[in-house]
Amino acid sequence: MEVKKAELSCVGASFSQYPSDGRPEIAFVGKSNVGKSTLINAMVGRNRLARTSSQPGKTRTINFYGVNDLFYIVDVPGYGYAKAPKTEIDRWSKMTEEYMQKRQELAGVVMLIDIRHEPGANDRVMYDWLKHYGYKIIIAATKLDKIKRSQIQKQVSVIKKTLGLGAGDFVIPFSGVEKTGKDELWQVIERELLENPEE
Ligand SMILES: Nc1nc2c(ncn2[C@@H]2O[C@H](COP(=O)(O)OP(=O)(O)OP(=O)(O)O)[C@@H](O)[C@H]2O)c(=O)[nH]1
Ligand SMILES: [Mg+2]
Repeated sequence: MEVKKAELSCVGASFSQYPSDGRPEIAFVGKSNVGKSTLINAMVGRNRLARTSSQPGKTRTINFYGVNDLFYIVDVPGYGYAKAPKTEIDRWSKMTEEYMQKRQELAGVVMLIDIRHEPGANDRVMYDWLKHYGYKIIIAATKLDKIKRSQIQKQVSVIKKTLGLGAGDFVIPFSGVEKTGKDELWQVIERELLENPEE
């Protein structure tokens, strides 16, 4: 995918605020601080389009990034950030859950897992929940630059095993810092989730 145009099209917290042009959407989900906003920036080739932070809990709204006027990349708040006030956590969870559950335009999900660690209980719950709703899911195993090359296969196997992935499922190692995995992730997104939007 050649990204010719990327823009922040919409920041929303409820259905009435989300885009209404019917373009397909790809949501990027994962634990807080796993690198969703960083990965989105790498994917669209813009360093500061999505706001990132070393502190978890940065993205608190559902942010729609229009790509090539064809589809949206959607940055949703991360889960598992325990330090925010409970009322805030409840609000984000409800907003995200409703979006993921009911959004007709949602064509598929890229789920981020830190390649250094075994997926946690909340990752497994999220994965099973998404599967239950019938979404196509691609796993991006992020922070690839933080492990040795020799560890990649082992870590990918751990992720596959812990989430119970099958032969047809994808785990793509990715580094938001070094931008490795970008082309492969775009290819799989196009093929598996968007089904050739340019046709
Ligand atoms: N080394 C390394 N650091 C990364 C990578 N991706 C993200 N980071 C760092 O991880 C931190 C969190 O990144 P964000 O992109 O803000 O994470 P997020 O998932 O959007 O976080 P929330 O919005 O809080 O849910 C930042 O300090 C990033 O620089 C990566 O691939 N490699
Ligand atoms: Mg973020």
